[in-house]
Amino acid sequence: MLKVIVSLLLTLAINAKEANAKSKVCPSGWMHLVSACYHLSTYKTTWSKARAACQKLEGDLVVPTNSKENNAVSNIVKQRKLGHPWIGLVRHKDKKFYTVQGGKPSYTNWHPAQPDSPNSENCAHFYDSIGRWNDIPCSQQYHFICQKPPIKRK
Ligand SMILES: [Ca+2]
Repeated sequence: MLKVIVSLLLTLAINAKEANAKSKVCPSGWMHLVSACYHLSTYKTTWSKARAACQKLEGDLVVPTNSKENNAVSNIVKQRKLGHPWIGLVRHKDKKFYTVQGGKPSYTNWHPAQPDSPNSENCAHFYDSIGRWNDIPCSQQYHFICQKPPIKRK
């Protein structure tokens, strides 16, 4: 009897776990990587217009928060040949970079010797094939990556 109950409880636990995994999904046009949903642009534009486009899609520019996320996004960028896309970090008046959410980044992956131009390069983008970052004038036109949390379906 005990064996049956234990087995039943295990089955329920596994089903619950699977249901939870399936309930975390991304909307159409977005891909799930690591812990978020990502949308890749089909055109190049300035940093501000890229951000506005992401917000219109109810997301924001990507802010990688660890090397796993950064590598996953950088690999997709390479696969899709998106060049050097914008990410969600921008210089404020104090000359430091902040995330689009307004906080100091908890993780950064600047290319060696970057950021290097506090007076003219106020936006951040993926700079090389391994996803390191560079500051560059915000008026440049690049592809961009939007991010939003997965949807939790009830
Ligand atoms: Ca730079």
